[in-house]
Amino acid sequence: MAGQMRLYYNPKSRAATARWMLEEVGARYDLVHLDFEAGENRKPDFLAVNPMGKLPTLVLEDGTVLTETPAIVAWLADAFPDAGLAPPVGSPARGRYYRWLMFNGSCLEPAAIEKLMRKDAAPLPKVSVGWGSYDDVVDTLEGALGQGPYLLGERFSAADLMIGSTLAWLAMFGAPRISESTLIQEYVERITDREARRRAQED
Ligand SMILES: N[C@@H](CCC(=O)N[C@@H](CS)C(=O)NCC(=O)O)C(=O)O
Repeated sequence: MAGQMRLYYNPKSRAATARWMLEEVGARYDLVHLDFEAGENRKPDFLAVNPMGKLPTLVLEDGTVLTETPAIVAWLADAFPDAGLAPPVGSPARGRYYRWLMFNGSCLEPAAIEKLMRKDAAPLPKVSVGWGSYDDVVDTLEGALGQGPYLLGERFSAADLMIGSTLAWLAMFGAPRISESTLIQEYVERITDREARRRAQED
């Protein structure tokens, strides 16, 4: 059983996803709020924990430092198997689960950043970038969600928490297609309407 953890946190960051996952699995954790405006995440004491200066950063009871939201989400799903948020290791469903967890950081996030922050630039060459193109990413997600109700079928998993969380943020920022797609919006509503997520939003 994992012991007390420490989550370096800011509610307006990806750390909200890590906190939601901590609530889903019933982990014991303390929150350390870091104020971005005050530059607290760039101070030496935090950089000694995570040299990237990024949130979320989760410190386990034995001092192990975990960063990268999908890694934190995946580790928690395995450390708390009773929560039932990850398919059995070695099963085909586990492979699909990894697919969507990795898709978040290697395709969905960079495609969306390019789309939202490089509006006037020509798209990066599809053949070279791992996400191909923004439209390919959205088409692929819509294809998977069309079979729903969850990415793996009938059962909510940590992959939904990860992808759904990112989609919710992107919709909030008005990401083209994502904020307009009924299929994606219904999915986001379905997965965010959970007790654990509500608890994770309390301060
Ligand atoms: N690859 C990281 C990205 C983490 C990240 O960029 N976090 C942002 C907040 S959402 C951050 O800490 N920004 C503060 C900064 O860079 O100063 C992950 O998936 O967790």
